[in-house]
Amino acid sequence: MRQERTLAKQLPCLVGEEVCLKGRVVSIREVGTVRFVDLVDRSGRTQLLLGDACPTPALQSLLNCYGVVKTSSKSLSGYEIHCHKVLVIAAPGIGESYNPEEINSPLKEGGPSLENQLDRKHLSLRSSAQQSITRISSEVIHAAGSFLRSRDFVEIKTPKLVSAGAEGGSGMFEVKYFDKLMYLSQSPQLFKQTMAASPLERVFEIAPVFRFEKHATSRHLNEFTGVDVEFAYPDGLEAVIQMEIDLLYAIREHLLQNCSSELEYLGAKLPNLDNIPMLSLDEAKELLTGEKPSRRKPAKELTPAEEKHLCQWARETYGSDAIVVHSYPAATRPFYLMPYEDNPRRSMSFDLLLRGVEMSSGGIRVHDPDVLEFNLKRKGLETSDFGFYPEVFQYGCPPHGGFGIGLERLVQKFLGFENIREACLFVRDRQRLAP
Ligand code: AMO
Repeated sequence: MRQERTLAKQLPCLVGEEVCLKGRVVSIREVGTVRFVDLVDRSGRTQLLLGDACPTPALQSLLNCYGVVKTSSKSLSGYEIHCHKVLVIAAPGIGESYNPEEINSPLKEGGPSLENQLDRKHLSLRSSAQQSITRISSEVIHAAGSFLRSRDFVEIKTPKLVSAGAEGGSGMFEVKYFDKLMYLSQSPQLFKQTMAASPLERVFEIAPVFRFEKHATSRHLNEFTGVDVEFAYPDGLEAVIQMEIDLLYAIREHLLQNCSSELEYLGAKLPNLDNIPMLSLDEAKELLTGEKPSRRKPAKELTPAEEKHLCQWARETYGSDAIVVHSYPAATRPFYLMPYEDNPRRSMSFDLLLRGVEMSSGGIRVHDPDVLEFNLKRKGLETSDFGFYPEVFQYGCPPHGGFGIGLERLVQKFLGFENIREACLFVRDRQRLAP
C-alpha cells in the first residue's frame, strides 16, 4: 500500500492510482447509503467516498485515507478518492464538536464579538477566512521583500532590546536586563539610518515593533510588525514617497496575481492606488477648515476624524483610496527628521493615509551632526543619551530617507476590515496577552 503522502493538488496526475491522503475532515454528507467526506490539506480540498469498511469520522478529525483516485463530475475539484481504509490520527477529544467556521463567523449583531473570537484564535485560525488572511499577510511580506530586493535593498535584522527610543511620542516597555534597565524597541529607526550610512546604502527590515501606548482603538496594537525601509541619496522627499507608492503597487499587483481565491473568499476589494493626491499639512488643514494656517496659528497634526475626511476627499475628487500629507511641524515630529532650509518649523516628513487611517510615516533624515544636535536640544534631549548614534553623523553620513509601514494596518486596509485586530494573527493589546 502506498504510504507516501499525496496532496490534493497532485490528484490530476494520479487518476486510477492508489494514494494516501492526509488531512482534516471539514464536512460529512450521507446520500442514501453513500458517505462523502471533504478532506482539506495545505493544497486544497478533496472529496472522499467512504467504502463499507471505513468508520464515519468526526468533523475536524485528522485522517490518513487510502484509496484510488477517480474523476468525478460531482466533486468541485473534478476528482474524488474511493477509500477502502481510513485511519483516525487525531480527533476533537473533549466531547465538544466544534466548527472553526462558526468560531470565526463574520462579525454581525447577535454573533460572537471580535473579543470572543480572539479568545479562541488558536482554533478559529483553522477556518477558511483565517487561512486566507494569514496567507495574504505572508504574501504581502513576500512581495515587499521581492520588490525591495529588486531595487537593491538588503534585508537586515536589528536588536529589539535597546537602550534608547527614537519615536518620542510613544512610550517604551521596560525590560530588566541582568542588572540594567533596557527597553523593547519602538522602531528600528536608529539602526536603519546607521545602515543607510554604510556602503550598502539601501536596507529594509520586517520585524516586531513595541509601543507602550494606552490606546484601545480599532487601529492600535502594542506589538505590531514594522515594514521599515531606508535608503541613501534619495532625490528629495518626493523620491521617498514615490518609493513607497511603488512598493504598495507591487504588493497590490502580487496579491492580485497570487491570492485571487483568498481575496474572493474574503470579499475583499483592494484599494485603488492610482492618482494619489499629495498635500502639505497646511493645504490639508485649509481644505478641511477653510482657514489658512499662519505663523501665529500654525497647523497642528491631523486628528483621526480629519484623516478620515481627507481620505473621503481623495476618493471623491481623485478616485484614489490613498492620500499623502507632507511637511508636518518639526515640533511634533521626531528629532531625526530634516527641517526645511527655508522654513525650519516644518520637517521633511510625510504620512500616507489609506482608507481613512495613517498607514505609514516617513521623511528625509538629518545627516548633519550640528542639525542633529540642534534638533535634540530643541526637544530637550541630550546627545549623550543616544550612545553610538551621533557618531554615525560625526564620521560622515550621506543624505538619506525612508519610511515605516505598519503591516497589520496595511493588511487591515487592503482587505477592508473595520478593526486592526482582524488583520493580526496573535493580538497583543492592552488587554490581550493570550493566545
Ligand atoms: P510611526 O511611529 O508613525 O513611524 O510608525 C510607522 C507606522 O507604524 C504603524 N503603527 C502602528 N500600528 C499598529 N499599532 C500601533 N500602535 C502603531 N503605531 C504605529 C502605522 C504607522 O504609520 N520610525 C518611523 C517611521 C519612519 O519614519 O521611517 C515610525 O516608527 O502604520
